Amino acid sequence: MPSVALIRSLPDSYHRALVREGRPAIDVEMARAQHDRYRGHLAGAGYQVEVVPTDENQPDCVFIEDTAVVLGQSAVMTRPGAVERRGEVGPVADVLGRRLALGYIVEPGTMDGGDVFIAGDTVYVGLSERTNRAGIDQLAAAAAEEGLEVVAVPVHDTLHLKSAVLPIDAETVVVTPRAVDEDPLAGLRIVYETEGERHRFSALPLMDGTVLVTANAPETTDLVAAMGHVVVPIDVSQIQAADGGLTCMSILI
Ligand code: CIR
Repeated sequence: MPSVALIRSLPDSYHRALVREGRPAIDVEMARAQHDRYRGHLAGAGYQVEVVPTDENQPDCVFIEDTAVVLGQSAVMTRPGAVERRGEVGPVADVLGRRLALGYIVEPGTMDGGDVFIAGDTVYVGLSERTNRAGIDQLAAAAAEEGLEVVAVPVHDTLHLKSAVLPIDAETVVVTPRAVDEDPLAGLRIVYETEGERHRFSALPLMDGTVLVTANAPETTDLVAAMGHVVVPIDVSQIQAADGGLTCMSILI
């Protein structure tokens, strides 16, 4: 299990973060308080939390997960699908490069880390508005060197794969119905997010065995708890307002 959590502090410019639909009023101070509590949960679970300084020119930089994919002893730095976010990668590479060997997704490939999760020896990668086929092929080559196989998952009705498919443990995912092509997920145990909570549930399994979950999805959380998981709800309303969830604010090494 990873034991270092890399996070990035939230900039004052966060109210200008990218959003898919509309322009929600984002309360930056509340977002920062929620991010601080998230950090507290990571530390409380036993992670050594390392903070990459913020960048006011990158309103989305708190979503550090999108800049890198950790594959065992190496990491692949991404080429984010949103051009505006490409400047986020360098400072994270500087910090990650002190711990891991680095590879890079290069043009014409694009990838956001929010499109990737690993279960066993399989790397599931969303084919999405942010991650293209060339990016997936490049990641597959790097993953093969770590003995991992890549499976592409077409994403239809959401930003990233992990906006709609949330790993809970080594074989279980919570899935938003009709948001992704589910055929490639065969072999994983699927629990469905309830209709009333569509796109609200997010989760991050922590090294102490607990699962951090979004506080505004209590019905789906109950389904996860009923499987025997110890769930810890956290309010991240101002992170969700900018299309973020619980995985996106850290890179676990
Ligand atoms: C974006 O649109 O890129 C950000 N506002 C949200 C990114 C969320 N990232 C993630 O869930 N991995």
